[in-house]
Amino acid sequence: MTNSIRDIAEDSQCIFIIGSNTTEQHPVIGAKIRRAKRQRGAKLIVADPRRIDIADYADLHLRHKPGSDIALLNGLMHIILRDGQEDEAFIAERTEGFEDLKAVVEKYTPEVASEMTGVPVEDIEKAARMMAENRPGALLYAMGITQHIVGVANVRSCANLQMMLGNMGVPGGGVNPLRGQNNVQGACDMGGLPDVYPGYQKVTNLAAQEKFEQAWGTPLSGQLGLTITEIMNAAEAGTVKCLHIIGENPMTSDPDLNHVRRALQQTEFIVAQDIFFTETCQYADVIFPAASFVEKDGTFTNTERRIQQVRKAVEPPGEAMTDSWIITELARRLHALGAVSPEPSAPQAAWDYATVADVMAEINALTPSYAGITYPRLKAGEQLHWPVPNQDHPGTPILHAGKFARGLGQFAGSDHVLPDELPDDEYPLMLTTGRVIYHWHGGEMTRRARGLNAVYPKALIEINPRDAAQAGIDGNSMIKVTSRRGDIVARAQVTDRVNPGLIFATFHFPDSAANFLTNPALDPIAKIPEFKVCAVRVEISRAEGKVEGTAG
Ligand SMILES: Nc1nc2c(c(=O)[nH]1)N[C@H]1C(S)=C(S)[C@@H](COP(=O)(O)OP(=O)(O)OC[C@H]3O[C@@H](n4cnc5c(=O)[nH]c(N)nc54)[C@H](O)[C@@H]3O)O[C@H]1N2
Ligand SMILES: Nc1nc2c(c(=O)[nH]1)N[C@H]1C(S)=C(S)[C@@H](COP(=O)(O)OP(=O)(O)OC[C@H]3O[C@@H](n4cnc5c(=O)[nH]c(N)nc54)[C@H](O)[C@@H]3O)O[C@H]1N2
Ligand SMILES: [Mo]
Repeated sequence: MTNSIRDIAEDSQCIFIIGSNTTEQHPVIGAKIRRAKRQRGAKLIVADPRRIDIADYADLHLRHKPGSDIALLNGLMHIILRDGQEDEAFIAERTEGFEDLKAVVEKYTPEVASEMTGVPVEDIEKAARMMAENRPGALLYAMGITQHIVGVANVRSCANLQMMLGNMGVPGGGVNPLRGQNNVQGACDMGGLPDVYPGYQKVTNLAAQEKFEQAWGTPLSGQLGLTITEIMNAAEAGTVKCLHIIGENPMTSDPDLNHVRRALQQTEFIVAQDIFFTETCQYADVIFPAASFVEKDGTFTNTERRIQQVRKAVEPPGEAMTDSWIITELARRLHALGAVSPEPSAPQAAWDYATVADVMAEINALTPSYAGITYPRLKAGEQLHWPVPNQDHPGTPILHAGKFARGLGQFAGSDHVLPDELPDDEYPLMLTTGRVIYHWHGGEMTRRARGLNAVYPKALIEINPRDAAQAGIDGNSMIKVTSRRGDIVARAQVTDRVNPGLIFATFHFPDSAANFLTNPALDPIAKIPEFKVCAVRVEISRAEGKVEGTAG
């Protein structure tokens, strides 16, 4: 997030949520937004194809077709420009590329945008006016924006809108991706990506390479690694021969699971490291039992770039060890075997961390944005949002104040691009996928919680009453959903949360995981799969017939 949760909750005059089921997937932030609306009358606009919970609290719900976000955002910008509501001073002083953007959004008249998105012209007009009249405004997004073949262009379009309105670098503004896991931000910050060292220092940057070679006493490769979906393709092709899978369950969470299964079966050697025996573990040669978050010390970096201390509360059960212990031990033993290549030039001083503070000291030395973060400061209760360039620095809750990190903010207009796969005669419905509040991804953790299982024990697939009636489906029907890549069977939930022509499924239950259906087409830049749109057909499941039950 460019901004903090607090300033959005306290200062935003207009909160625009696009592609985030905020109250179900980020309930703490969702509750603060509802309070901002209720207690101080902040405007709330939700753009989501489904009538999600927070849409019921919104001043305006734009229910656009999945995969039509660029057209919607361009349509909003068209109106803002037409009415002269852009922030001229901000655009002149802080940005570049505005003329190019103008040329793109010129084509997206309200009528054109309405045609492409399915949103009534009046609603697009109303939303643009609400944004223009209520500044500063914050834009919040999540997977509804990113999980498309145009994920990057979608994000850029969000940034275009916010820069045009002058909503950057101010309290209550910003472009705010809500990060998913407790520490996904921290994992990325620490270089858990195939192309960067900690602090987003590029592996292709020679100075960065030399710095880390010196610190770690070993030659380093400047080569880019593979992303997770590329790894699965390489595994299926046999060019990746060994996988060490840590805290990831690709056999439920990756697109096109029949392809993932072939890839895992094909791989010569797989090590799985998890706190539970997952679907993926079934394909592993060796399993390392890992300790969970309550069983270790360290820090997590949350969605607003705030570093938070985590303290060990209980001992790990059985033979479970912390992930860092396992990785360190593995590295030591590979080194002892002479299996570390290239051979380190100096004796390995690294891997000798006595405490988590030693780890933080190394991070301070090598990662400029974390240079000033120390355990004493965290223990004293300081709220440190990175960048924290030194120990006297108070942290940076709001990015891009006065100046963008890159200098001038870059407008980058994009044209609407249709999803990779669209409904046709054979597969007439659109499937979008995601989560429900009660479960977490592959469900390894939440399906073990008795209370959650009591409320949501089995997979449900949302289908509109019109489509259900046409296929003779009711809330007790087991339905079979088929795409070009596979099929699943689950119970129908007949609901107008989805429009006619759209169904919604989750990947919380392995046997009926939506990822048997999803399309592995990728965004060319971010390499994120198009989890949010594919084409399917639906029928009553002959295999299962009608089953007893009250869900639906
Ligand atoms: N309970 C629970 N909470 C979670 C998680 C969980 O598994 N369970 N997972 C965490 C993680 S890692 C993540 S990444 C986040 C994800 O959080 P979210 O991204 O909020 O959740 P999703 O359900 O993936 O999808 C968000 C919304 O995108 C909408 N959508 C679908 N297609 C489109 C489209 O084309 N355009 C737009 N604008 N919207 C579209 C869907 O209707 C849905 O409401 O949640 C985090 N929080
Ligand atoms: N169709 C569809 N597919 C999607 C998405 C979607 O919206 N639609 N969303 C995508 C997104 S945003 C995400 S983030 C992914 C999530 O995909 P995954 O990360 O594969 O899903 P999780 O179920 O969260 O898997 C995490 C695993 O880590 C284990 N674990 C928990 N704590 C620890 C620990 O401390 N150490 C170790 N070693 N293991 C631990 C858990 O038991 C679990 O098995 O799914 C993606 N897949
Ligand atoms: Mo995620």
